[in-house]
Amino acid sequence: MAALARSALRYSARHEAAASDSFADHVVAGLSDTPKWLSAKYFYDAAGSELFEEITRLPEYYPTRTELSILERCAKDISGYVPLSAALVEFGTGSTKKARLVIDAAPQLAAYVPVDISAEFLAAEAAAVRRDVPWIAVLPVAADFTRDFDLPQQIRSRPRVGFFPGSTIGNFEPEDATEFLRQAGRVLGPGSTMIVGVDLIKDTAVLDAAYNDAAGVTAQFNLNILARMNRELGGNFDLASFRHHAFYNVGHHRIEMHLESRKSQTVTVAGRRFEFRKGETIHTENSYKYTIDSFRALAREAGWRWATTWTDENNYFSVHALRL
Ligand code: AVJ
Repeated sequence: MAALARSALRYSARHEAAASDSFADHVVAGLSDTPKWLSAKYFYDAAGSELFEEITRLPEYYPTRTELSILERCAKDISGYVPLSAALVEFGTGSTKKARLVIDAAPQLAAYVPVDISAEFLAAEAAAVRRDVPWIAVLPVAADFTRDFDLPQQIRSRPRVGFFPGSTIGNFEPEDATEFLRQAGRVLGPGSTMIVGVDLIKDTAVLDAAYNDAAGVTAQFNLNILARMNRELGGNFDLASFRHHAFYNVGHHRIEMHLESRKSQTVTVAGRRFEFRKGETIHTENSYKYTIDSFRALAREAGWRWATTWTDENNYFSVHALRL
């Protein structure tokens, strides 16, 4: 389980500029703004990571199982994009399950470099991969994958394959997604390959259901950010006074998640008071969806050449191979 495993994601460049790296400063900046917002990266404390793992098993939440089915079915093809004695560099390793599918299908890989902000989590996952795949060099890097970081010097002379599954890229504003891919290209270097998982635009009812599950797990996941502020920042949010609200915004090609105040109320958190009107929301997440073409265009804009795309039979999810 990936406690604290998902790395820092910028909600948008504007929000990044407004908020510093501390959770308290971030909360004060986001809740002082109009409309109110918080970055999705703060969902993933231990409780939130647990809830996200639960989300991935929900019947309505198709992305995780669909991507896994694509990686399984297309593993041999994908391995064709992995050069001899290459290093697989995974950006923001939540769980190594997906990387293991690639590693199993590509015995020519010499090294696996999981990059994650949580050193503790990385150490445990790295040990497990070393035990199961002893012929591969496992070289974890504890870093914020959205920033510049140095690859381990052991892989300096190896070809690199970047791996960014899970449609985590959907949490970025499109301009920030472009900037991320450009940055990944700088880290990996010319001649590299990048394998990226991207959720696709589809029937609105399917999208809405994936973020409004009948069991209410996504609601708990969303509301956990209030509980986290109570735990860590001395907040007094009454969770019953807020409602999970998620919907597909057709014009912006994104799922938006909000927490809506059920009444007019004042909340204290991080030593500050914040007023909520009845019906006012905190915007807690965007999850952008792409078409195969719109993602190709974004990758091209970031300097990557599109090589191929794998999808499932419903065209719900896509895995792209890009070359630099
Ligand atoms: C981890 C960002 C891919 O957007 O689908 C799941 C997070 N939020 N349910 C997504 C999430 C609500 C997830 N990502």
